[in-house]
Amino acid sequence: MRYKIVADSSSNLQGLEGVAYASVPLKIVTAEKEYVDDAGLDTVRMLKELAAYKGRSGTACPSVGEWLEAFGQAENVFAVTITSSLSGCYNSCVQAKAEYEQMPGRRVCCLDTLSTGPEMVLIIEKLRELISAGLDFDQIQGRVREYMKHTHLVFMLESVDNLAKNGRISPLIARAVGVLGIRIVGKASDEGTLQQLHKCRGEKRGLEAMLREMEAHGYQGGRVSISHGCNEPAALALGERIKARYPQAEISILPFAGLCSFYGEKGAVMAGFEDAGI
Ligand code: X90
Repeated sequence: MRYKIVADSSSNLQGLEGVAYASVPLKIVTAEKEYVDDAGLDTVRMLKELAAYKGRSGTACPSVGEWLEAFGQAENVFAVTITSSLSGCYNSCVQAKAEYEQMPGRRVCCLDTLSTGPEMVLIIEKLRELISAGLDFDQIQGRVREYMKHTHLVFMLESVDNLAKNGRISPLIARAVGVLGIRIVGKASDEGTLQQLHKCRGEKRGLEAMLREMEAHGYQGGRVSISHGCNEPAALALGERIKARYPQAEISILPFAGLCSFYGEKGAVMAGFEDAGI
């Protein structure tokens, strides 16, 4: 196998057609139980159990060994990770690369997306396209890094409890939410952290703000990948809004897997998109 794409499970993409692909699960952990974020995870049930659970809950990134296992025996690996500003995924991936490349003829390109979820999906799909086009490892690496300069992530969150409890957002943002009906709309910052842009009353206003922010960040009808936390209607509504303005837009929708469900929580919508500079 010449090429393999490997991504951590925060991409929400459990499988991919047309190219060798593996998703490396993060884990959602309590004192009593560990939920492995793979295709076998019942996300709705996990959320129900966690809602009833009184103790602390957190997450754990994949170990070096788990990355190595996912690399399998591929000669060339492209590994796509959640932002290194919020998770240890990238770090363990880089360590796995060092070990893997001890074997002759093996190469790994670790890509810190400074983002997560649907922006990772765009990057993974771009990798698939470049691999299918027959480019070599260095060319693919150069092209995908260039592509990543032109992808962005906006999100709408109804609750930031788990992000706050696990120290993944500033207390300032945490204070803004929690009022009934208030959503925060934000983006993945250049440093790969959550940046709040607006507080919106109601979902409709939140979705409007998302599209406005996409346009403010150069969106002009490119590809969009949307993910949602048990909120398909909102994901579809955002897709329709985009289509109404940009009929040519290619839009895909994916529900959250475990990690994004835990931090994004119910009702959340994220959109990864390409800017016009592509
Ligand atoms: O290593 C670990 O334990 C995982 C920690 C992950 C923490 C952040 C997850 C964020 C999930 C929330 C909304 C959008 C975030 C924008 C990112 C820059 C989704």
